[in-house]
Amino acid sequence: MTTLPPIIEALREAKAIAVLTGAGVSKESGIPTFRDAMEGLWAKYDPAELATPEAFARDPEKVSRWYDERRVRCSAARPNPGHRALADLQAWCGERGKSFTLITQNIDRLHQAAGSHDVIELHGTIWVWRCTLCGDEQEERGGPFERYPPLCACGGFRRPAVVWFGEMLPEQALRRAFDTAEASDLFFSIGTSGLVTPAADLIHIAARRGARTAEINMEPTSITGLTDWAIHAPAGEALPRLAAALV
Ligand code: BJW
Ligand code: ZN
Repeated sequence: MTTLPPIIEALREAKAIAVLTGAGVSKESGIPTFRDAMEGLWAKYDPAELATPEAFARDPEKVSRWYDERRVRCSAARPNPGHRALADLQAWCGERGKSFTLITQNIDRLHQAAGSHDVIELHGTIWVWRCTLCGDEQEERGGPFERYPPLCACGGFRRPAVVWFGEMLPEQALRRAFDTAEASDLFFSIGTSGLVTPAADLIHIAARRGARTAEINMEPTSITGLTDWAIHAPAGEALPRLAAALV
């Protein structure tokens, strides 16, 4: 769909731009999306079944091993042109006195690695592991853990500081995300299936407040048809085209 010119126009007119990203944005960095079949060793596991507190309570070894494999895989990943274009867009907005807020569901911190700042992380991060007993949090950037689950100095099991199904989102991040959606006049949903709430509610909140909305995704999703514009293409191609058209 050739909707680039109207979106460019909308970006030029907007004063408060909000962007929600999902796993599709990191796909071109080699990180499988949440709903992709996991490869190799993990192909037999359903991510939706492992990403729960119940799964960790039942089998902490399996769940922590799965997350640690993903953490190690993330350390080899680099930001792709889509991540970089969003960082450029933030800079472009800054130069023009527009507000720009990036809200991500991704746990890989590739947006920050690309230069985006003040990113709202709705689902936490795989780089920080938290003790389930004393709450101590440590950033983990090294190689694979020596045992699963990894242990805290207090003897408690450590888990990734991500948000599992049925868990509350970090309060401050969620509040900022709702405030951002409400205040935005242009809202982008990029590389997300829009199946998981409350993240999926944000675009509707923005639209109800009068924001114009756009989707960038490989394929149609549950919000296609509800947005003002839709681009069905890889984010790593569509976003650089969009950023280049602005300058
Ligand atoms: C590309 C591309 C390219 C590919 N370019 N695009 C019934 C019972 C109980 C709970 C609920 C219920 N109904 C609703 C709920 C609430 C629940 C929920 O939403 N469940 C749904 C599954 C129905 N939500 C929660 O539980 C949340 N907490 C909450 O609501 O608390 C209050 C509450 C508590 C208790 C009961 C009820 C309410 C927490 C949600 C936490 C989600 N956590 C995860 C795991 C994080 C850690 C990990 O990664 O393992 O977050 S789940 C997973 O989904 C991950 C993602 O961030 C999230 C969103 O996925 P995303 O990013 O959209 O990825 P995909 O794979 O789905 O889509 C990728 C898209 O990209 C696709 O469309 C592709 O086409 C596209 N694409 N390549 C552009 N190159
Ligand atoms: Zn501890």
